[in-house]
Amino acid sequence: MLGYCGVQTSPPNEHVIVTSPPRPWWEIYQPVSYLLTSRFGTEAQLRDMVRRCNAVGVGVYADLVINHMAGMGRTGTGTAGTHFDSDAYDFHAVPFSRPNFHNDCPVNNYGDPNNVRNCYLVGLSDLDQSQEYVRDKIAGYLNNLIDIGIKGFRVDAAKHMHPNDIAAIQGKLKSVDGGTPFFYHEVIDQNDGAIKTTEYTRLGYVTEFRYCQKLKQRPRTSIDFCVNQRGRLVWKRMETQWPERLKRIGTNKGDKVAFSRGNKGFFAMSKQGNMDEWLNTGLPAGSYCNLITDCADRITVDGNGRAHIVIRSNEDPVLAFIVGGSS
Ligand code: LM2
Ligand code: CA
Repeated sequence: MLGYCGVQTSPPNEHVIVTSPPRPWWEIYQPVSYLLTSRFGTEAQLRDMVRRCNAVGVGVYADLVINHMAGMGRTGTGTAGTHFDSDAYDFHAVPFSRPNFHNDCPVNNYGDPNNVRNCYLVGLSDLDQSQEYVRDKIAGYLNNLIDIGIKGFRVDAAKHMHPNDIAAIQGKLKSVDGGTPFFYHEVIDQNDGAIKTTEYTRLGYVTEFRYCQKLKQRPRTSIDFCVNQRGRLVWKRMETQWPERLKRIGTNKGDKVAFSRGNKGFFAMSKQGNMDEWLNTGLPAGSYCNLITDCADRITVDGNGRAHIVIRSNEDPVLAFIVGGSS
């Protein structure tokens, strides 16, 4: 439909609810269970969306967070109403418990594959996928999604799992349209660590992060496109038409950049440092929602199309708003 054959959904499973900061995008990367109620909706809504997408030939691909569960120190109620306690390794709606996790050590040595794969990535409780039980639980979750009509999967933090463990999980999956489900693995390889994307190519497609390094070398721009998941999502829409239909807007520093898309959208990014400038956005006057923060902050455009653009170095490095964006 309209030339689109697939969409990627955010992780559809139950995750933690973070209140401080208020509901950040990254809370969805801290699973509580494989129940299908997330901040994006209920299981019934997911089923309805997948059914309607499939009916018009659009495949739905789910983002999978299977390397870990919630971060240490977190306890409370997840988006599907399950009580959990990371420090007690209590994820009873799966259920996962203490023996299903690696011992607590920080991922802090990218030169050591065992450290990268068996320690806790930013303090997230790390599942031991070498266990048959853990593989079965994860495969059960994926098969449930396949039953619903999901066509394939993006594997978050694939680099932090052993390729053999991922292969074993894949070996337990139902078929999709008579074949294997489509997989693409997130392996951040910037030619700088012990783990190579090539270890994963037998498991499916692998996301290529060096693309960004190459893009950065383009003479016409010094933008780092690979900001974070949200940045990429928003940017993708505009990126396809760059540079012909995007207009670069003058900013006073080399590591800051802003673009407008006619009178329809505006995008700014700060590679480092604070951005604090009045810029001509070209958009109609109004109060716009920052798409990057899901409206946690807003931008006011005055009658001359100018807006005060503020990006602080300790916050999301990108800001974007569009006419007709959620308000
Ligand atoms: C990834 N690849 O391997 C993603 O690229 C990365 O964005 C994900 O982290 C990560 N795996 C886990 O799925 C995101 C986000 C982190 C965030 C985690 C967990 O980029 O900032 O970490 O999700 O929500 C947050 C806090 C961090 C805290 C952690 C655990 O920002 O300070 O660490 O939760 O509570 C103590
Ligand atoms: Ca791991």
